[in-house]
Amino acid sequence: MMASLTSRHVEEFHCEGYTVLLNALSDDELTMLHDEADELSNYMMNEGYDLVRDFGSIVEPLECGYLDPPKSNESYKTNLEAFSKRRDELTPGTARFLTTTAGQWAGNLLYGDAHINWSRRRASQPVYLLNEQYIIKPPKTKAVSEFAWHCDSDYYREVSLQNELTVACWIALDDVNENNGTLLVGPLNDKSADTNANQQIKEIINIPAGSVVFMSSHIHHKSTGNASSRFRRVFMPQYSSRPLLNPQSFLPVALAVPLFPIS
Ligand SMILES: O=C(O)CCC(=O)C(=O)O
Ligand SMILES: [Fe+2]
Repeated sequence: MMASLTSRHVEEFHCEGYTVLLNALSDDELTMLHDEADELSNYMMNEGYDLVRDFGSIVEPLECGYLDPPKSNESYKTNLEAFSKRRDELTPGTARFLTTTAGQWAGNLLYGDAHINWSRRRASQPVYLLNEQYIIKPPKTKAVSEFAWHCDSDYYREVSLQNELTVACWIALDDVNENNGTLLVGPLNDKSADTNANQQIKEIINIPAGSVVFMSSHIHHKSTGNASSRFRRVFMPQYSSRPLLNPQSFLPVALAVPLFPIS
């Protein structure tokens, strides 16, 4: 049984810009993603990379070089079937998690309803997988693996994309706390407020592995570095209600996989 968001979560997400679902993953889902995080980080380190220095602690499963380039084209970025096939080549079961379980959570938050009739919403309330990444903080990297204050929308250079509401599912794959690298959440972006007002800490997230922090693209947050002697792993898929395309090339800025194609 997957954990569900309630009306309280949906309301909190819309008022505060974030909400926490404790123990959201099944044991199998947690093991699958935790193992994949290790598989990919071991690969990167064996290739001679330093996760923090070379990649800012971010590993993108389909872009990190682990899989050979697609044989024909890049349709996996915009086609559900092609995406699922390629994604499951890496780890069977991950596509299902991304396109059903996590996609449904994101849809409920994007459209502000915890009780959506999932089969009827397909046509009128589309959900797109926008991106997926692991954020892996190696042991004893306190000074270098922290993230400074930002909103995830800051990562887009285009103003039209910055205004788009997207949902990040920040999934703890290890217990997280201030010592091994966790989120410090601030207020929703307020362009009229001075910078300091946007940097007030509202909550320090302290959650067990398998729990999820859902964050709006407009919430201010930062994170601590990993001072502990073990790896800290997070998986973070992001979702949008339309494809986010580069305005010049019309190519997806990352992924633009429609989860519920109208057949
Ligand atoms: O996992 C973290 O420490 C924060 C990551 C983050 O905020 C991001 O990747 O945008
Ligand atoms: Fe972020």
